[in-house]
Amino acid sequence: MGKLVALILLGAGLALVWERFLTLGERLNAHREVESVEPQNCRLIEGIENGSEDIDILPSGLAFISNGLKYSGMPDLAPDEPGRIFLMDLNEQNPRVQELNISGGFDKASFNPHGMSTFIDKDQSVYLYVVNHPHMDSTVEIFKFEEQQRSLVYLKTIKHKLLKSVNDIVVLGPEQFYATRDRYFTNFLALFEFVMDLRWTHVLFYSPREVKVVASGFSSANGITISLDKKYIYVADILYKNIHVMKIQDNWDLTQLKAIQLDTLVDNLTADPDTGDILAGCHPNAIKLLMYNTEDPPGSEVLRIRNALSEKPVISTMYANNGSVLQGSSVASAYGGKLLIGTVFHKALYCEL
Ligand SMILES: [Ca+2]
Ligand SMILES: [Ca+2]
Repeated sequence: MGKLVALILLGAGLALVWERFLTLGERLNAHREVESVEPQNCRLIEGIENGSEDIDILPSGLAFISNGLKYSGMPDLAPDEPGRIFLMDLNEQNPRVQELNISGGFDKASFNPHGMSTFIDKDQSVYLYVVNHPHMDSTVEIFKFEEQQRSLVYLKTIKHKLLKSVNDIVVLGPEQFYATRDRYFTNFLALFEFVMDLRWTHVLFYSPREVKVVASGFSSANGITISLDKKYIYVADILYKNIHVMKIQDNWDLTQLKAIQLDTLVDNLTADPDTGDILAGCHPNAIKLLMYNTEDPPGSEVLRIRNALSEKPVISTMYANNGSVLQGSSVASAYGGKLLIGTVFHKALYCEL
């Protein structure tokens, strides 16, 4: 009798695991192939070979690009090189990148930059907030951007017990931001969380006076950005392939208005400064990203979402490639008819639309 019960339990356990794996394949778009959509005037950006995970462009057309992300489960083409921040001036005829020097006693050797957000203070000073993973921890670094010297001055590191597995941030005011958490567990249990689809990740509000969870229930909260009128927040749940549209309340809580469902794993989000459209850097097939194979590489996909607040948002593909040019797109950012597309671990693309 005992053996029979054990066999039944084993059978049920295996069936559950098998069912979970089938669902995982579906969630990760294991079978999706990409159909090419490539604007004519695109070129790879010289000097970026190992990632450009996030790109944030100032209203003046200066773009910050985070490079060299090391993130467990993701390919890394230059494991021994620390991360860097590049600058690109999109007003130039033929823009090129330059690495920003970082001064002010910052530990550059362990720099592992991930999501970023810029903030312009009342006195027009420009600050760059960068999610950093030194030694696989999570911190938010604040830098002051010196435009004349083309450099970053390190000001401060923000650490907090709730700032764990941070993916991206959007700055709201001085030392005040929303941050996404992409995993609940930071150890081997992350795999269990992923397979069991626990939906325990969230969006955090941080300020020197108050730190709190303002939206929860995400499978893996990833990119985050704010609408041009600063009233709404858009959050990508990468494993649910959707974008949550949320209203900012007076106490900084977020109330969900809706989720826009897509058929691609959504990474970072930006708002087009000319139209307010959401631009989403996406992974069409995440299995190819997780099981990296140069013979059959992960592709890239950039979507534009018009009228995100309306009943029927209009979704169009701005760029799609099967990985022959660009692998693992994580962000797209626009300025004055130009588009920059960044990737988790690969190159970066500059397009004139
Ligand atoms: Ca960002
Ligand atoms: Ca991201």
